[in-house]
Amino acid sequence: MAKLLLVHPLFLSKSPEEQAADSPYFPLGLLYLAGYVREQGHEVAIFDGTFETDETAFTRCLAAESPDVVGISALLPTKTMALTLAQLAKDAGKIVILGGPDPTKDPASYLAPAQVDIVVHHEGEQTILALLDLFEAGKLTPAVLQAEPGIAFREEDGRIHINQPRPPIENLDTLPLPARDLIDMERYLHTWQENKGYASLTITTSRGCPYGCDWCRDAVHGASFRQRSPESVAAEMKLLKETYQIDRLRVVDDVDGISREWIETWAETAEALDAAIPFEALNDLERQDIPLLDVRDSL
Ligand code: B12
Ligand code: SF4
Repeated sequence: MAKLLLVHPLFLSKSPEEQAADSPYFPLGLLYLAGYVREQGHEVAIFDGTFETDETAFTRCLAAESPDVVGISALLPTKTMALTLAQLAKDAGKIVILGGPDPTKDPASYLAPAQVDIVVHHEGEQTILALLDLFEAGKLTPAVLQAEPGIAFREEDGRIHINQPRPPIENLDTLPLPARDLIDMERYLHTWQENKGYASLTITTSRGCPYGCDWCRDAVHGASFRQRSPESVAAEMKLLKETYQIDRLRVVDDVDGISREWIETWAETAEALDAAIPFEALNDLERQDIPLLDVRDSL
């Protein structure tokens, strides 16, 4: 089986903005990828720059883990570091794949530098698995990549080819839980306790947003709004409560409050399982009515 090293290219020590925010969350998308490829039999490790000093830690990790493929996640503010780490991985002879929100928005700009072999755009689980399977079969060639949805790559003549997105995963309950065991969770929770006096973790209940505003045209999960079942979310909350003794959750959905019925069932199920945890969500609450907020408050 192929070995994948997934990389979060953010060093707190080098980011005054992140230090000021004082609330580090490891990106959940990378943990979803790790859980997915691991369930399918591939080996996976994670390099998390958050508490490391600089790039030399990544070089050490490459030598220690010896992966076949290196997958780096990027946001616009981490683009430069993502490309620096990509160069180190390429120098070590690895296949280098970039993915995440910013490569999805602008795949070509991540393929302009020679150290990136492939960009995965939009939802990543099925695409990274397909690429690992192709690697293992010795078929990671431009001719084969032409037919692979959800990627961008360089043709042999250097031209950049951007394929169509892969259809989104319809039933989110089929995904394994994020592989939180692969990162130093104690360190995150301790940092939260120290900085804020409580420990917080992230969770998703849905992907995408049905409103389709222009702002989100190139968003990873786009307008394909899909919800997990309330039961699956409540069961994950129970697990998080018991495993990590957290005080709060941050819901990192694109949008929230879409279905009152869903939220009511979620609240009831979480209550019944003794899984309720106070949470915050990304979106403004103005568009929601008071009874809905009451339901939220009971969580
Ligand atoms: C929740 C959220 C936050 C939260 C939590 C962040 C965290 N670290 O967990 C908070 C509020 C803290 C936050 C902060 C910021 N955020 Co923010 N955030 C989001 C949001 C709404 C959801 C992200 C998420 O967890 N999605 C759920 C997971 C499952 O999906 P995912 O991460 O996209 O991962 C999937 C794919 O992208 C892909 N994938 C991801 N990485 C990789 C890597 C490889 C190798 C592969 C193959 C695939 C792959 O596969 C994953 C599974 O399908 C997005 C909006 C959006 N819809 O993308 C913005 C978004 C990611 N944030 C953004 C920004 C700019 C920021 C900040 C820089 C803002 C600021 N100025 O401070 C900071 C940076 C913080 C940080 N260091 O991570 C931008 C990025 C824009 C860009 N072009 O890069 C986005 C897209 C919002 C926007 N529309 O502008 N954010
Ligand atoms: S997440 Fe916000 S901006 Fe994006 S489509 Fe939904 S409502 Fe519009």
